[in-house]
Amino acid sequence: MIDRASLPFAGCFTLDPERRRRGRLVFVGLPSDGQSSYRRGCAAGPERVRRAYDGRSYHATTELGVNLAGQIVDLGDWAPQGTWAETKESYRHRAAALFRAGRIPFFVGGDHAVTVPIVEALAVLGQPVHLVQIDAHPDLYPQFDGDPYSHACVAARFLEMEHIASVTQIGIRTLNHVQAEQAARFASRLEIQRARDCHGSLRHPQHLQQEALVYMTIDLDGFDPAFAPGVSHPVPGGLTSRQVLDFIQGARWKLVGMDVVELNPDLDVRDQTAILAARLLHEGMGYAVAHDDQRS
Ligand SMILES: [Mn+2]
Repeated sequence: MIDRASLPFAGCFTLDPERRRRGRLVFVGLPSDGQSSYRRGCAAGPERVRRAYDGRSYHATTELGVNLAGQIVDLGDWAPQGTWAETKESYRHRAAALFRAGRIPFFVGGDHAVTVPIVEALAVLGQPVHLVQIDAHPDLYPQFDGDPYSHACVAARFLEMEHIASVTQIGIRTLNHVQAEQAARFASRLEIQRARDCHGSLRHPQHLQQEALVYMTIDLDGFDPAFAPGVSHPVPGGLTSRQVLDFIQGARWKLVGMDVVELNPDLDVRDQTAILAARLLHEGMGYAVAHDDQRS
């Protein structure tokens, strides 16, 4: 339940029925954590993000001065279905409708498995799409504990899709032998920027030009646990909030959508990670508005 004393998501959400029908930028919660390999808890992520980024503590203007007050349509949470196969199909179907309608969705997970049906749905755009993934893990296992749809396999699934032109992974620090073999197999479409090479500003992927369609997927464990303690699988030695915010703001591509996943509120410290998740989405929304050539 939304706390009545709080104003969700820094006051960015609209209540105007006309804007709710037609607004380009939409917010969607994907409260599913059944594909997590070990810890559960990410299903509580979306509601936490709305509430922790309280409009009485934060205002709707981005760092670069884009005022999103009443500009974003909150479509609520898409409930998980009986099985993951059913949930996945439901997410794919509903996301495809958003992309087809020309909307730019911003999703909150859920575990990282939720990104697979969203990326599948990007096929309706009828153009190649590039993925940019912030993550500690390359998520390249062919299957994990017998499950090809585990959150540890998501990038392997992305790279099997024909409409995905490339995957750029930033912040990686858990590449093992099995996944290195997979990385070699997909090398022509996969760029890995390891955390140990990410000093200072993050490098803009050279193959992405101004007109490239990009979907960003941010696993919060890409950050150092000092910045994002509230994740199911923290790995020391990660990225800073500043590095990733600068990277989002300084992008040179056409953002078609974005997600932030793996927030585990049970493990968070004073909502620090939930607020970071919200801040990333807020800045991504600001980027999308500032670079939207179809804006009326
Ligand atoms: Mn991860």
